[in-house]
Amino acid sequence: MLQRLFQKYTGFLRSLKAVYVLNNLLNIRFLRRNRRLYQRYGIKKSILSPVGSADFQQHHTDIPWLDRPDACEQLERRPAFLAMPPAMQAKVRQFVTDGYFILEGFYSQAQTDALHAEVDRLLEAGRAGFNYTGRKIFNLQEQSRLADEQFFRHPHILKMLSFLLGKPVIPFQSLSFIQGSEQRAHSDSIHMTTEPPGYLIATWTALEDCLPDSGALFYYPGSHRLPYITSADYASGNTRFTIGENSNRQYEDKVEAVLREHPELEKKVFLAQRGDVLVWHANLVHGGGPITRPGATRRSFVCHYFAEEVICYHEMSQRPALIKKAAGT
Ligand SMILES: O=C(O)CCC(=O)C(=O)O
Repeated sequence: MLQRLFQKYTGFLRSLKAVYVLNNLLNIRFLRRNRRLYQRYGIKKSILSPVGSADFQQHHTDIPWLDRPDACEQLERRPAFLAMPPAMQAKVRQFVTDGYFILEGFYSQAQTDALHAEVDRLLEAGRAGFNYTGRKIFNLQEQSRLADEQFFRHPHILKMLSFLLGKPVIPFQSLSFIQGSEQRAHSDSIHMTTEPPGYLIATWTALEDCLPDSGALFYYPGSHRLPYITSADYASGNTRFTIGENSNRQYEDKVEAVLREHPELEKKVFLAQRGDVLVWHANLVHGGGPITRPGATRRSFVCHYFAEEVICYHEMSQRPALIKKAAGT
């Protein structure tokens, strides 16, 4: 209940690191794994403390296998890759080079319609609600077995994502959208990231056909190879005790500046068909286009997954991630 209230709240308390420390204390059971991980990665701080990229000046070298320079050669030697149908192999290769791929028509119309109806039902019953952005519903799977079992923890998706990251994945959070986010270009890593870097991956599922005027998702193929932007790379406004009020805007300005420096990165718009699933890399730059037809919907379900056995945290708000589930569960 408290958490629901805080999700809608946009005031001063949201900028205080102490509030997050208190929240960490209330949720300490979801942070205990960090004791072992902090020790392994040489982090000398309490598991309740704020944490951010400044704590990882020297990145651990154990980055995901598909982010390494020899990823393509390694792939051609993996039995699990060799056993895939050629069309799927091409998608995995595209993940290495472009940072994403699309599983066309992965879900049937009956499945997307069922989730669509579930979102409406839970909203109407007051068991789900939008957060302060007015666009995002967090963690529908906590109220919906359908969202949980058929989408968030779909066995085939979990297996595929674990293959891509080279470690078992932990389903972390979901976002449901009825309208497009209209969010400026960003990479998920500023919001959710890991040490070693790169152990986050996302799926974006279209629950209806997407039209150009309904705020289509866009992305920049190959942008996952850009250096990770951290709060040290822009004027975050963070202090020892607070998170900068305009951190997100400053971050998005920085991404725009980086994209201007890389004209070779071409923006692509995804006119998804209902049931399509886009899988994207932790550092792929993406966002939501403008909604130019008033009231247009663009229903989608987004899931974020961390890998097991890495430190998971929120760079922008300098918080450790609360991990509620074990790998593959
Ligand atoms: O669906 C969208 O418009 C964007 C979603 C997004 O950026 C995200 O979930 O990170």
